[in-house]
Amino acid sequence: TNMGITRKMSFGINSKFNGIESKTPFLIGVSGGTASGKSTVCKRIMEKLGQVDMDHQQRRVVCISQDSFYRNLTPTEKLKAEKGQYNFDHPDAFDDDLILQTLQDILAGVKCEIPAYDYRTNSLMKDQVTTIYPADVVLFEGILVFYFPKIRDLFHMKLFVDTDSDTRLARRVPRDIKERGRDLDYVLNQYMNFVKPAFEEFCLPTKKFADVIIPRGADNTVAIDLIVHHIWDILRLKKAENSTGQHPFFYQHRRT
Ligand code: UZR
Ligand code: MG
Repeated sequence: TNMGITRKMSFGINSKFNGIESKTPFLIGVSGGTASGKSTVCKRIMEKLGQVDMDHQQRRVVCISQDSFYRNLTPTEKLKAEKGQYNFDHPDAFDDDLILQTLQDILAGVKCEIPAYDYRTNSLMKDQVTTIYPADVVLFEGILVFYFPKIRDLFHMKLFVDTDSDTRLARRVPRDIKERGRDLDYVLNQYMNFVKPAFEEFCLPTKKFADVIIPRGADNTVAIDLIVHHIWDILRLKKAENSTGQHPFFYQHRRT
């Protein structure tokens, strides 16, 4: 039977069998501890995907951050956050229903809107929404993107950026001070009380779900090149499928 093939390449097959013309993007999840280099890995993948394909002008690659899906804080939680007593690294801090719904919309080729997050005020900026149009490749990055099983199951490819904890802390401290407007005491307290324990309890155990683990993060150009070439191959197959109206694997399989 063709079950194995259909399942493996389901992102391409679905769009055709449903009779929907919309694009079903290739959805990649990128996780890893705080300041592991998730955003930079996504940026490199996006840059390189543009370089390798001649049709890159038509290709749409978008990156979404899990930070856009923080729950809005109640006034009490806001006060806690200001004192560094709110746990932003716990799964409960995220609106997992909204993540699921948004990713399902994206997979269905439906345009959707994503709010921006302001780390200085710990709140969503409702007036600064990004519209995500149907794309070829969608990257979704965040500390807990593999934590929720229903969300985890949606990814066609799962990457885990594995950077040493001391390196991550050394990056996190100046970033929070410079970019997120905090002082050293606040950052270190938060790290010891919430960031480190939550990483060990909720993020690190999801490493086993990854298809590819990237040691050292964005410095690892070999890993990023391999990943990009793999994505590129998949996109080429998808394109061939679209132009022949048949998935190449599927077509071959039926004829033989
Ligand atoms: P990355 N975070 C904040 O510091 N403030 C917020 O309002 C929302 C999130 C932090 C969060 C987590 N924890 O460690 C980090 N804290 O953002 C995740 N404290 O972002 O993966 O880029 O490090
Ligand atoms: Mg980030």
